[in-house]
Parts: sequence; structure tokens; C-alpha cells
Amino acid sequence: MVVLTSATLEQITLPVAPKLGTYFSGTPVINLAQPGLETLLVRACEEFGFFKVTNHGIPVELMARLEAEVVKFFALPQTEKDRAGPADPFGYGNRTIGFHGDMGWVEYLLLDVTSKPMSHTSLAFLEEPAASSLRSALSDYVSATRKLVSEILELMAEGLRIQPRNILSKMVTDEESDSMLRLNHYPPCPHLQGPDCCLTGFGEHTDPQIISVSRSNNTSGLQISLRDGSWVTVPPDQDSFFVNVGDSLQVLTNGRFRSVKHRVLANGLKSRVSMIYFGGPPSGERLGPLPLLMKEGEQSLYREFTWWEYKSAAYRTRLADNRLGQFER
Ligand code: GA4
Repeated sequence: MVVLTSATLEQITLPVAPKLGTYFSGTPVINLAQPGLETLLVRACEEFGFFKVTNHGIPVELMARLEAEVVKFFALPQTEKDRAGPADPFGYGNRTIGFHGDMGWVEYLLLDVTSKPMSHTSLAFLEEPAASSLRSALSDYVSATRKLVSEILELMAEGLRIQPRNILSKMVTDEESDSMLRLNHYPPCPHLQGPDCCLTGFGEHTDPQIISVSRSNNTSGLQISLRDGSWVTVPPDQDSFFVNVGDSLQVLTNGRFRSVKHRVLANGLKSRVSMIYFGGPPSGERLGPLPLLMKEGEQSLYREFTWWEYKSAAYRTRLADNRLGQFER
């Protein structure tokens, strides 16, 4: 642990993270323009629970436009940003994550983007005229990402040979689907210059939802945990999306797909900005292994639960907890 104090920071104790190490070269790459990618996609979800998507069709200008708006927001005076907080869980949060003492070297905006199109938000500041360009970039980005998520889930269903093609995607495209957008800013940490300069930005966790799609600027920091328990650093790529399997998809596939543990390390020199779309099902959706995926005699690893039940339970946990444990049979 390291205790940071300065005239401008209240005292904050954060876990020091291991070094970033070398870049992992094994990230599966799913080129959406390549025929026959369904099999590769399924293999990536089984082996890593994680992959990178290229040729996704989302204009880089849209990604850059939202990034510029996000950078502008986080550059506002602290008092202005605080007007959008505290995160309850939606809104602006600074260094505290969730409700049970998790901390990270990060500030963020967590938005409920369930309504389709994004006509209103739960945050008053986003309705103000000064926030109109941020709101418009968010709205365009969310629509584009939602379409991408739906396409990926349909390709997954094809790869898994289950029908109908929208069996998974409809859970995140439904009017009531519980989706969120997270905008993260990991500022450079001036107290930590030097070779051993990493600090936990966002501690290790799995995502509770079905699928998460993230895009970041070209600053590294994202790490994933491999099957053998080792942590590897994912090389950043600002033109691509990174996708991870969430707990709900692990359940729907009866453990065949892996909800990947991941974390973000902040560094002393460069700021990292990321935007993550979390595709979740409607509150009342019952989650359990899809019968079409069960082989003869295969036992369900989980008892059935609703997304509301799972999400409420998740908010009673800390980041690194094994949230699915209490739903295992
Ligand atoms: C992890 C994935 C998403 O970022 C998130 C996070 C949520 C939050 O930050 O409010 C949680 C975390 C996430 C899982 C456990 C609980 C809830 C913080 C936390 C300690 C928005 C989500 O849906 O679950």
C-alpha cells in the first residue's frame, strides 16, 4: 500500500500495483470483415473471455469526438465535476468505487444508458446547454456501440450453433435492457515517477453483465488474468474495441465462456481515458444456462436468478469478490 498526501489531495491509501511488464502478444483478434470468424470468436470466449475487434464499422471520428468531450469534462474544475456526483452508482465518482471501500486512482462518470434512443439521462448536469456537445457525442456513441454489441452476440450465437440468431442479442437490445456507459479517467500520478510507478487504477474484478465493450486512448494499463492465474498487459489500440465476457454470459453458457478477471494500472506519466459499454439484460430476465447449449446429462452449474437479483447482490460485494459463488449449485 502507498499513502499519498499533498496539499491538494486528502490522504488516500491505494494498493501499489505490480509493474506493467511486457505486452501480451496473444490477445485474440476478431476481424469483423473476415468470413468464418464465428469459430474464432467462440474459441476466444472459451479460452480468454476476451478479444479485440477490428473492422468494426464504427467511425474513428466518432470515437475521437467522444474522447475529446470526455477529456474536456475531466479537465473542468473539481467543483464543477462534483456537481455531477457523488456516484450513487450513477454520476461522477472520484477514487471511490462501489459502496464498500474499494478505491482506485481514477475519476469517472457512470451513466445509465438504458433508454433508447438516449433521450434523457439520470444526470441533471447533462441536460444543461453547456453539456450539449457531450450529450450528443454520447448519444451517437451509445447507438453505434449498441449495434456492435448486438452484431457480436449474434455472431456468438452462430458460432455456438444456437437458434434463433438473436437469442443472446435480444437480451441487450430490448427496450428495457439494463445498459451502462462508464467513462474513466486515470490521471498520471505525479507521486509515482520512476520505474516502479504503477498504482491500482481500477482493482481486479469481473463484470456482472453479459458483455462489455471498451475503447481507450493509446495509454496502456489494462491487464487481464489468464487461465493459469497470471496477469498480462494488453497493448492499447485506440482504433479497436476490446470485448470481455461478463458473469451473465458465463452463466448462460454454463461456464463454457469465461468471465475474465481484469484490472487497470495507472502510471506516473500518461493519462488514460476509456469508455466502456456494459450490455445487461432487462431487470426481470431470468438467467440460467441456455437449454440449447446443454449436452445430454450436463448439469447446470448455477441456480436460476433474475438480473435484478444478481445486480443487487453485486452491489453488496467488493470489486475482487467472486460474485457468482453464491449462485453456484
Ligand atoms: C464492475 C463493472 C462496471 O464497471 C460496474 C461496476 C460497479 C460500479 O462501479 O458501480 C461495481 C462493480 C462493477 C462490481 C461490484 C460492485 C458494483 C462496483 C462494485 C464494487 C458499473 C458494474 O456494473 O459492476
